Amino acid sequence: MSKTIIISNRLPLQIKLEENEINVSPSVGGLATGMKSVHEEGESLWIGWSGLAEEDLNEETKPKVLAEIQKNHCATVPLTENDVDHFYYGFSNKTLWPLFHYFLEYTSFENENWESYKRVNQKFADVVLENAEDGDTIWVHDYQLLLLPQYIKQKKPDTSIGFFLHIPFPSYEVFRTFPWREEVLEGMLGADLIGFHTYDYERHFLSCARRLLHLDTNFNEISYNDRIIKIDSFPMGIDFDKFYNAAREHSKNSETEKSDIQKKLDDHLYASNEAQMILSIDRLDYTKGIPNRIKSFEYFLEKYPEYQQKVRLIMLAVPSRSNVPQYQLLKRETDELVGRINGKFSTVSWTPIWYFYRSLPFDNLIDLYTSCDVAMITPVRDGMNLVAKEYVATRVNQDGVLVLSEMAGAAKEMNEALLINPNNFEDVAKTLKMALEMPKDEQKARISVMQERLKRYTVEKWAQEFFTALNSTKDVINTLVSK
Ligand code: ADQ
Repeated sequence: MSKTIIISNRLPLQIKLEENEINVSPSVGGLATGMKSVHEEGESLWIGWSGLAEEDLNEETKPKVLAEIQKNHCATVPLTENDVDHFYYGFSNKTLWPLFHYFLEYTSFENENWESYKRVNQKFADVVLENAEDGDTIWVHDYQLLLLPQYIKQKKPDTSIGFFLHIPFPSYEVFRTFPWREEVLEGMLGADLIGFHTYDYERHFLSCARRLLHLDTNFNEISYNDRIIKIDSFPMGIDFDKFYNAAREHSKNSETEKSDIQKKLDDHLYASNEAQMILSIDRLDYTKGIPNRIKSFEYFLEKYPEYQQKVRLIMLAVPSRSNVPQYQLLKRETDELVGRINGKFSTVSWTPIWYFYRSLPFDNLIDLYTSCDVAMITPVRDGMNLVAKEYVATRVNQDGVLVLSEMAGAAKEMNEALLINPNNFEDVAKTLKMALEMPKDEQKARISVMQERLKRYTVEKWAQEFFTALNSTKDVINTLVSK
């Protein structure tokens, strides 16, 4: 019987080692949730890195970790500290991540990192090839594994391979600057189906294949090495019920059940009955437009001084990739901006920005989503952005306003949000005012339409649609094989 193999850089498990004690828990991220139903159905294997470098393991812990991984229907790819430095922090996060998000000035092109990227993609391929059989369906995820589809296809042509990119695919003018552009395109073209979040990313990829590899394309199909490869867009959804139900339960919490964060949020509201709260949540990443957001909030408070003491920005930033220099600079810039603005506007009873630099448990995320009148999601570039969708899903009373950057993939499906250009502070300030003053019936009209859409196109549906499309390419492979 054929099986399904899912491959991502990290396994959907959090593995902690403390004094030879192993603690394993499932990951809570969108990808892990979305693929859960696929992973639990029939025979399936998830391949990825455990998060522990080989040097972290010893003769006693290694077999125990491997047994835990196997118990969860997963297999791990052994990575050394050197691999993590050069493949993950190096090529993935200092080359591909900035380049694909249009941050050319942050992009480094280092041969040593490229060599490591190829080596680690080959390590992933070795584990896949040990486990894959003809007829299997293989789904490869994201920018860390762009070469993997080709490495698998060359050795196992009778498997059907899908590849999904979670970040933007840049336009030809940006992608052409990349020294290893042909190799990476060829790597991706090992897949039978290549999926993106939006039609624009799909279009950019087709254009690069035509212009850099001189391939024939027909609508959304590419002819390559006697194969037909399908390119399509699959906008990722969220687990709508999980967020909606959590928010509904949350609204029933008694005073004693409330978290400390919730009590602080309530205090702000009781301080003035006109007080309003604006929320922003992201990983601390330069693509998320955090400095711009703070500066445009400052501009807003200056332009509309009547809002001083009436509104507060609650900014949650999750630590991320903190050993990459640009992330350290961003942390410093954010700390300084928050300090400057709080210093400039604060009164004895009011600070304009509450800034949290940490990861919060799910219940606290729900506290924030449900307490804030406006969500200000203003990345300068973002593949999709699930926070925007999660905010809308938690608005059980159908109130609240989403201010969303047009540079986020999510903007393509969320036309009822107030869309802004995050570089235009004038536009952001005016839109923020409009959001804070929006009548309840208009809020409801906008939120309800977005909720309907999110309810229909969940992350599970996203995974199913990708698989259905991948399985239809399998029929094409079978026809070609039988000819
Ligand atoms: P990310 O860049 O990580 O994902 P996003 O899509 O917003 O961005 O997902 C973040 C997730 O982390 C959300 O599910 C959110 O709930 C969670 N989260 C955020 N802050 C948190 C906190 N403080 N504590 C706990 N959890 C928190 C990449 C791409 C995106 C794309 C996704 C999925 O960069 O563009 O949408 O993959 O494909």
